[in-house]
Amino acid sequence: MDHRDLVRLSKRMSLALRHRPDRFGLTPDRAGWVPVAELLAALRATHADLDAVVAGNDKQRFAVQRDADGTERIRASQGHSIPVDLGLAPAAPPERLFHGTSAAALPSILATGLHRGGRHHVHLSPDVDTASRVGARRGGAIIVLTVDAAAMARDGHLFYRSANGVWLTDAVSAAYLST
Ligand code: HQG
Repeated sequence: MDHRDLVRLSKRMSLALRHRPDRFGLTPDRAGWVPVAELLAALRATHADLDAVVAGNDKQRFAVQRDADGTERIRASQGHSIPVDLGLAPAAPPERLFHGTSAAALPSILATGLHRGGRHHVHLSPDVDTASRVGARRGGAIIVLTVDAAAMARDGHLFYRSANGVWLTDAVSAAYLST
């Protein structure tokens, strides 16, 4: 598989594990896990292809684990729109976190804060470079907002860190944002 094929398979895995498992005949458990064998059958992919995606993925989007009964399971580490309980424990965030987005969204964000949209949480990045890459997915001019995570934590807002290092929180009101 060349790089393009791996990206294509990664996108189909994201769709199957985060958003539309029904389209693939899959039923993730409460925590979002699906047996690897079922995913491979649904995507008509080989185990070697899946290993290449899981290992080579730029963001480590997928986690694989083997249950006590020997069944290998896979889930997306974050970014779901289907209801899943990732079982993440609240974690103390760094002082500052970052959110990269389209510059065009700025007036709306400064008026109403950051909302989670179709996902379970607002996604925040640990550094400006990562946030810039997230914002660049939108096309056009981008902006990186700084989130006063320390103040949010002091005010009782909960943060979670996904297995692949994305910081998650329910919402960020504009008072904690700066440009
Ligand atoms: C925006 C990717 C206007 C928000 C990335 C974002 C990330 C508002 C968009 C992960 C708004 C939601 C998540 C408001 C929020 N007014 N726009 N009040 N509040 N927005 O894709 O953070 O590749 O759901 O700025 O790397 O872009 O999928 O969130 O632009 O980690 O693994 O609404 O997705 O990871 O878009 O990206 P998204 P996101 P994966």
